[in-house]
Amino acid sequence: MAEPRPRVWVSQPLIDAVIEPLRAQVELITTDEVTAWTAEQLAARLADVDGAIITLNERVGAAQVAGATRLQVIANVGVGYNNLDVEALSAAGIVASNTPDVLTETTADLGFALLMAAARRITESERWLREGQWGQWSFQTMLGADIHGSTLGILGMGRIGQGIARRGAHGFGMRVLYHNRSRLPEAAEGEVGAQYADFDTLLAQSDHLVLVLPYTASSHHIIDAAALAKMKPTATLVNIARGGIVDELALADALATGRLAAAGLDVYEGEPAVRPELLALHNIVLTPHIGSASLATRKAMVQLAADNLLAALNVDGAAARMPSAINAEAAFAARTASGDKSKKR
Ligand code: 8YV
Repeated sequence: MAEPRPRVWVSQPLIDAVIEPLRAQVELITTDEVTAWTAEQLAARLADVDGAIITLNERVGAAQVAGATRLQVIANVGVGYNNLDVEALSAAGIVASNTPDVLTETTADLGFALLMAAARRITESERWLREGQWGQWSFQTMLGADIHGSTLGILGMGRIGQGIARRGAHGFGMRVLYHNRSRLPEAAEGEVGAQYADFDTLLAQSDHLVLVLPYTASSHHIIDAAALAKMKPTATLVNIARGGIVDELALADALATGRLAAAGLDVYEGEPAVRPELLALHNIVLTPHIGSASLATRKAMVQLAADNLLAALNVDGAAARMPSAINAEAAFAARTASGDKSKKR
């Protein structure tokens, strides 16, 4: 008798053209409407499936997988995976994956768009025009900061950081400084056109500072009042990483008091809620977490998540390698240790 097909849950409506063909290989449970799943609902959904494709909106930890005895794989649609408790998943023998690379250039584009919009006051200008204020024009109207020839700072020099560095150095003739846990090899620094700097030098010398580092316990509020006080009052701050990296109240205060010229945020600590202190400011550009939101890139992200899922579930019977597993070794070791044969590799 043929083995039953693995059962897979998809937590949100994603891209039908990629998800629907999966029905040929797995028993698919889709979600028709965007849903804010509670912790308990997530646990219930994960309890009787072999795999899940989820987004950053779903937080999965020990409590959500405690009853998920069949669950082998969680394919996260996103490069960041701070919504997952990877340690808890590994301990439960569940392998998790993310979607790196396919979104690098699209997200770097958005970082640059926010930088330019904030520094050149694009959205503020548009509001002013729509409000009919052009009649009040003066020679001093909407003066902003230059991008070309300025110093671009990048905090976090992974793939997206390098994409931003290239755009700054090679497109806009910027001097590019970066700070990262580990320094890039010299050849890579040369290729992207960036120089390493310590954290304080980066803060002090950047005309525009872009945050692209992962969100961890050590990057929580790394941009706080003390860090903001070290930046130039004419500087622009852009966050396309995770909201919790910035102390948003300290940022709102710095922008309101002229300690900092402008900011562009795509991510927020309590998203989808945005603090009223931020909404009240004129010198900030706010976008709703659209870093990877081009159609081609979102398709590629879902495809990569699906490829990871099918490989982990060994759907072709060919023990395919997951393209971007996060914790394969630890999860498989836990399966071996527990002698859990029902979770195939
Ligand atoms: C989200 C992101 O995945 O990849 C990430 O880490 O933050 C974004 O690309 C996207 O917004 C869908 O949740």
